[in-house]
Amino acid sequence: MHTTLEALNFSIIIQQDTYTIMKTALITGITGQDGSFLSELLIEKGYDVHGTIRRSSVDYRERIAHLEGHPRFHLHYADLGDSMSLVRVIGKVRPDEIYNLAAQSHVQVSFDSPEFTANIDATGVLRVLEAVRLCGLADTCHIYQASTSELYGKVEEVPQNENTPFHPYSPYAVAKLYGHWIVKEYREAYGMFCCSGILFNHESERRGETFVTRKITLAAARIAQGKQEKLYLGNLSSLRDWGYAKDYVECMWLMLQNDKPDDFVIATGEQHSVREFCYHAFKHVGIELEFIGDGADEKGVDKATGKILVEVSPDFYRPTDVVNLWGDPSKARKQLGWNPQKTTFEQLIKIMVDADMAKVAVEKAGERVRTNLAEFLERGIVK
Ligand code: NAP
Ligand code: G4F
Repeated sequence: MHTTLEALNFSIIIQQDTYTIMKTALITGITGQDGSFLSELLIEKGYDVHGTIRRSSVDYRERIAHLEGHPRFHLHYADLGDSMSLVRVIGKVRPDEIYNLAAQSHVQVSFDSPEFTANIDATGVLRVLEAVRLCGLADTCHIYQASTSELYGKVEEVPQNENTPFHPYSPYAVAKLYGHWIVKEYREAYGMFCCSGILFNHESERRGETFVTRKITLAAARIAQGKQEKLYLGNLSSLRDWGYAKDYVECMWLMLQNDKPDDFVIATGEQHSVREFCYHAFKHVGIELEFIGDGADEKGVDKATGKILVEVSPDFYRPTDVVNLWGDPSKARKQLGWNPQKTTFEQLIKIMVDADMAKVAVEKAGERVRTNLAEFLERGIVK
């Protein structure tokens, strides 16, 4: 027997005579990389999972397609730019936990769409918080806000921890700084359980194809299989602290189970350059790269054949670039018991490259959408 009852703010699952209180979570940005991993984690933990989606003229739900149809997985239309839609969905779902992951999340795109980015990544956070208050959930609902290491921007200290001063260095980071501070304000002003995870870059086989790691693993796979000639990148010397997204969503959940709301840096504590990521990704497909030259003239050459496989294109330079991110996850490790080094840098690259090798292997010549994207990426048309 499997019956679900809705009572007060929680549901009870009666399953073969065992009674479990089931929590309800609402995830904004459920179609994204993190939203998909978090959904899986929460379903596994017995939650009733609700997510917000936007109407699109094409199918963009591939990351959550495998969850659709699950009895504890539900989708609702809402947009962070639309207060009424947020009040409607929050009032209907009455979640115990909200994970606000929705955002225009691409830093370079924020230079092209700064107003949209501010509306969603800054004011959007305020809309979620106010919707929770309007629905009478301020005292019960725990809220996670997706803050970012981009807040450290033009870094003032290395490595960065919870006390490092912020110096945002893109329209994206400036918008996210508002989100970060408004969460803190609502925590202090209204005693709400809301917290921000200051997450450093986290990647996976589900990462968007225009972020640098995924762009590299996809290109390495395509080049190894003879489907792409060259990879064009921007700043190869940029340094990041890259972790695995699946490990990071676990920490989001831990933050909301903590006895008090607080902000945490989530990172691995290890730093690598874009060049290093590139070297290891190509090595994993059997190509050893040697980097020669400097700046815009730097090239990645296949040691075995002498062929130039990686070139720098200033199209991918940013008006201001964040170049030295390195997180100190000590607080999360100590207070939440989270393991920052569950997946190593090399393991992360292997996961991503293996997935892209398999994906590229079944790509048919007739699949124009993805093929076009790869070509546009290669020629620097899509950032
Ligand atoms: P992502 O893959 O780009 O996903 C972003 C999600 O936000 C998508 O579901 C997208 O929906 C949704 N969204 C965009 N605009 C929206 C709007 N106006 N209303 C409602 N939903 C909207 O991002 P991610 O990598 O999973 O990151 C999740 C969150 O963490 C983001 O807030 C990001 O800024 C932040 N963050 C990410 C990292 C990282 O390294 N991944 C690090 C620090 C912080 P569509 O599918 O409809 O576009
Ligand atoms: O992969 P990226 O685009 O990620 P970025 O800008 O660090 O932002 C990501 O991580 C943030 C956390 O720190 C999140 F808040 C944000 O939502 C997003 O998920 O670029 C990483 C670095 C940059 O310095 C960029 O200049 O790689 C450099 N880079 C070099 N060539 C490139 C490229 N970035 C991209 N996207 N494409 C290139 O060809």
